Formats: sequence, C-alpha cells, structure tokens
Amino acid sequence: MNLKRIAAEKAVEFVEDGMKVGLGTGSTAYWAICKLGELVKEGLSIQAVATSLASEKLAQEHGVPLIPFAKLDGLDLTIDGADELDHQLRLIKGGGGALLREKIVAFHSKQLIIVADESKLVDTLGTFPLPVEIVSFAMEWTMDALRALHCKPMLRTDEEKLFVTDNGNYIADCHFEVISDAEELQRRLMGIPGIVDQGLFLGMASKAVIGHSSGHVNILER
Ligand code: DER
Repeated sequence: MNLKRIAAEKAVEFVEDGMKVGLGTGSTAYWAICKLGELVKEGLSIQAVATSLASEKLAQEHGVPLIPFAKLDGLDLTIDGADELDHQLRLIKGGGGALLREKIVAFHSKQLIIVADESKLVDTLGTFPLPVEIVSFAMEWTMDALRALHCKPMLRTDEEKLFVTDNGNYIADCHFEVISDAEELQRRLMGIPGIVDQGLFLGMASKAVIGHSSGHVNILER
C-alpha cells in the first residue's frame, strides 16, 4: 500500500470547486497533483500555483491549470509534504530543495495541509538534517556561521556538482541531531546574512494528513 498516496488523495478531498490551490513539491505532493489532474478532467475548477519547476511541469502534464501570481491575491489552501513533523505540526521541509518557494506559497495560503506517511512523524525535530538555502557570495563564512550554531553543515551536491535550487542558490543540510528549541533556532538562522531561508516551518501548517501502514489515514490539527 502506498502510504504517501493515500495521505495525498485524502488531503485533496479538502479542495473545493473554485479554490486557488498551492501545489507542493516531492514524492507525496506528487500524488496530490496527479489526483487534482484527474478531478480537473472530471470538471473540478481550480486555479493553481506550483512550489517548484518540477511541480510546475507535473501540473502541466496532468492538466492542472497554473495561474500567474499577478492574477491571484493569495491561495485558499496548499497541499505539501514534509521531511519531519512533530505533534505540534512544526515541520522540517526542504529535502526536495524547494523550501523557499514552498514557504512563500505556504505563507500566502489560508490553509497549509501537510501530507506524509507515518515515518515523518517524530517527537522532536532534528534527526532529518535541516536544509538551509544560502547565497553563493561568501558562502564559506555563512557555513562557518552555521557551524557556530553547533551543527554540521554539508553543502548539498547533485552528482559531482553543487546542487542549485530553482532560485540559483545552494542548500546546506545542517545536522543538528536534536532541535529542542525550533523557534530560537529559526530566530538565530534568520539573523545570519547570506541565509535566504531555512526548512523550519513553524506555526504554518493547519492540518497534517498521515498515511499509516494499517491503511488508516489520520488527520492531525494544530
Ligand atoms: O522539499 C520538500 O519540502 C518536500 O516537500 C519534502 O519535505 C517532502 O518530500 P517527500 O514527500 O518526497 O518525502
């Protein structure tokens, strides 16, 4: 049974005719985009924006209508994945390298619905390395500033080269092991010039739809 798929397709049930929808990025959001494409073919009328070039391409392939940002004044809901989520719906995102666009789209959405399989649910964030999007200029100093926060930052690579985001930046995957005060860590990270944004999504998710190996889908609310 595909736990990501059952979670994503359950989340799509929250999409109503006429809604403006944010399309997430990753292998779980993939199933939401596919399902929305099916429903659009059956007559569902939505307007969508994508959180990555990959999701943009997938939406086009599945006939989900993409609308320029200039023509929308925000979104009704965004469906997106997560790399980790705790029971207060604090998230680590960015495993797919799309955190900046995902956070912008989530910020402008009335609801952010997270879709995940049960393996993503944790008691404390931090086992998954925190993705941090950084600019190339003086990146060695930015990496030093990250080390000073007591983590081990590793520049993400794509085969032999450095991974480059859709926005032309790099990703430092920061190994903290345990993040006991996510709010304080977010404050410190966002105070470092050279950091564009980071994968902590705090107080943003309204619901999480979790697929369990029992076949049951659980909905957590903040
Ligand atoms: O990059 C991201 O933020 C993705 O949403 C990621 O967190 C979830 O990816 P997955 O659904 O492929 O596990």
